[in-house]
Amino acid sequence: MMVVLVTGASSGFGRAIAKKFGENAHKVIALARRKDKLESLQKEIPQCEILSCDVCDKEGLKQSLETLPKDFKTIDILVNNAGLALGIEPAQMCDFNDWERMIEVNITALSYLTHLVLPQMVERKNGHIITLGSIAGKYPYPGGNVYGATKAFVRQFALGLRADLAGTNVRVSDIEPGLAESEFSLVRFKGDKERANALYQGSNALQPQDIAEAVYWVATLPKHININTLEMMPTSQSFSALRVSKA
Ligand code: 8X3
Repeated sequence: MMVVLVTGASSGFGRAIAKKFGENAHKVIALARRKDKLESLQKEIPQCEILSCDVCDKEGLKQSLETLPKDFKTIDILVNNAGLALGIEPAQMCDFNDWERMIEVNITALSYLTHLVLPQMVERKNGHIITLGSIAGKYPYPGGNVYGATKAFVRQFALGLRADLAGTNVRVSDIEPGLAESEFSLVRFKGDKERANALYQGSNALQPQDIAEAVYWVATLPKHININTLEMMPTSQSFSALRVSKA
């Protein structure tokens, strides 16, 4: 039995990950802003504590962790899932507030929570930090700009942690999905349902459950195995030629 903290647990990947661990008799701490969604998730997981908190609220985050009951306090696995993309416009047309928000959630909040949770893992010589990166952190595409750059940070942060944590037995893994069906596109397209649905239509995209399976597999491998990065795409998604703009 492990204690697993999942951020962004109210929907999509986070919810599926929380459920996967919960259904397998692990203790889940589900963290997200939307309390009603967390409460409905809690009903589906036998041992679940909910933390209704904005992952960007440093003080709130710290205090929330302190309120956890004793048997949930020692976190074995941190799943840094909360993250978002905002906009798909070329850089010169983007709203800088969107860029700042992505940096705040995908980079600052993720690093802060990791910084908060890591010392007790090192002390116990046991733990696993799992980050949700993206193929966008590795393969640039038009409109990916800051989103892709934040996910490149996530990947390199995870690998850097591996280097720092040598000899501590603490594992670090970056899961890097491609096109996956969730609220992700609705958020990216600022609530434009038609555009979000059109993206997934006919694409046979990855499902939150697929990502949850990958996270669970990585987390439950024998302790001597560390998956550094795990890149996954729907079979329908692949690479295209580099563009050449002609005069
Ligand atoms: C998002 C994956 O393929 O939409 O992290 O860029 S993709």
